[in-house]
Formats: sequence, C-alpha cells, structure tokens
Amino acid sequence: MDRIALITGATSGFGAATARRFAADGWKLILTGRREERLQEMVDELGGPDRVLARPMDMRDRKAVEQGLGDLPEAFASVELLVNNAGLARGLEPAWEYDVDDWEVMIDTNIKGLLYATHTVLPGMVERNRGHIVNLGSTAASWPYVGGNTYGGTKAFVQQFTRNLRADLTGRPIRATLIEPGLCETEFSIVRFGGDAEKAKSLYAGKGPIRPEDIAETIWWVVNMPAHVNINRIEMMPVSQSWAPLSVTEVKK
Ligand code: NDP
Ligand code: 8X3
Repeated sequence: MDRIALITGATSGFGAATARRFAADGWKLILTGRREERLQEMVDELGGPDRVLARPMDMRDRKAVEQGLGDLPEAFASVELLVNNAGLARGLEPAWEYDVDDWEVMIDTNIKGLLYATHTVLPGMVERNRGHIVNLGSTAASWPYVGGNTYGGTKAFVQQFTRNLRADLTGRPIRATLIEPGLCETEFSIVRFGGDAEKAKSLYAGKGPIRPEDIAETIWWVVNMPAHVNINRIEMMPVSQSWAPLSVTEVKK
C-alpha cells in the first residue's frame, strides 16, 4: 500500500527537506506552498505527478485549504502523515514597536493555517483509524527573547494544541508529535527580516545552525517508530545555542 504524506510549506527549508527524505523512502507526497514554480520543481525532482501532487495555496485562506486538501484525487486521498510545517516570523521588534499587520500574518499562518489543515485532514485519519500529525513548533514557544513576542505566542499555541490533540486521540492508533527547533538556517530569517539576506546570513555565521536535513531526519525517525509509540515532543538546538541567563538590568528612568 502506498504511504502518503502531506507536507505544508514544502517550497523551502524544513518542508522541502522533509519531502526529499520521505520521497527517498518511497512515500507519495502532497505538497503545499504559495510559490507554484517551486512546487512544480519539487514535483519534477521527486518523481513526477504520479508520485507528487502539488497543491498551491495560501494557508491563511480557509476556503482554499479546505478545497485544496479536502478534495484530493483517489490516488492521494488516504493521507497517513500530515506535517504542519508552513509558518513564518515577520519582524523582531519589541511589542510596542511592532506592526500589527505582521502580528496578524503570523497568527493567521502559524495558528489558523495549521488549524485549517488539521481540521480538513484529521476526519479521514479517524475514519481510516490510521495517521500521524507532526506539528512544527519552536523553542520560541517556551523560551522568550526580545522581539519574539507574537511569534513565540503562536508557537506556544502550537505546543498546547498538539498536547490537546494527543488527549483527543488517546486510545486511537493516530499519533501527534511536536517538533520544537531552535536556530536553523533556512529562508526563515530572510522572511523575518523582510528579504534582507545579508542580515539573515550574519545571524547564522559561525553558529553551526541546525540544517533542514536534520529536521527531516527527526521527522522521519518519529514517524518510523513502532506504531504503538507516540513521540510527544522534541526540542532541539545546535550546540552553539542554549538558554540565556535570567536578564537583570538597570531600570530606565
Ligand atoms: P522557510 O521560510 O524556509 O519555509 C517556510 C515555508 O512555509 C515555505 O515553504 C513557505 O512557502 C511556507 N509558508 C509561509 N507562509 C505561508 C502561507 N501563508 N501559505 C502557504 N505556505 C506558507 O522556513 P523554515 O523551513 O525554517 O520554517 C518551517 C517551519 O519551521 C515554520 O513553521 C517555522 O516557524 C518553523 N521553525 C523554523 C525555525 C528556524 O530557525 N528556521 C526554528 C523553529 C521552527 P511559500 O513562501 O511558497 O508560501
Ligand atoms: C525559529 C527559532 O529562535 O528564531 O522558530 O525563534 S527562533
């Protein structure tokens, strides 16, 4: 039987690496993202339209997600794995300086987009009594930093939603896993800094960040654990990163 993975945000970073990892293991793929040419390149690279279905969509658009992921051709309909990966940060300012539009983009993508995809795909998993949902959270969910305010808040939602999903699914052979990476080099910081690739590059220089392939390998591992084992949560950082000491400073007069 074909194994089918649906990976959101597969046009770069973790999503693209995860698509490559699972394709190498013989899985069929459904891939989403807004950049259609990149999706088409993934289809061409990973075996053509019989093996890979491209579903371009904006995850913030509820109808587009419900139609694009709810109306799948027979050959791709029995989704076994949903990787809720599409997401982003926009900006890195203290809360009072942030553009509220940026806050809304993060909330609409990281929270609402993930909910739309989950709500569309999960009923089929429950009906088939088989499935696995892997959600991409972040260390930012648990460990605050200056400018992480709403991004961290969206990932705290993903953390708590994944735990509650586990509760809802208790006793069924449908698994839910949260992966919470720290510093990883993808297009993430280019997007966060509004396209400033130099600034993004300097953030990672000399830090030996986690690579997208490391995340793909982690997802592959949790999915390939024996079916009775649910890996609940994995937090991962490069060795260059750890928790800051508690902050103490002089009070501004
Ligand atoms: P990338 O920017 O490389 O990839 C993000 C992916 O999300 C792209 O495929 C992008 O596709 C997609 N995406 C973003 N917004 C939308 C949208 N509105 N609709 C559809 N797709 C969208 O970043 P990463 O691979 O690093 O990020 C993947 C996930 O991992 C995110 O949820 C991120 O928050 C999380 N993460 C990243 C970390 C890091 O340091 N890199 C660490 C911890 C977590 P397109 O632009 O084509 O729409
Ligand atoms: C991305 C990692 O530290 O930039 O989720 O928030 S961080």
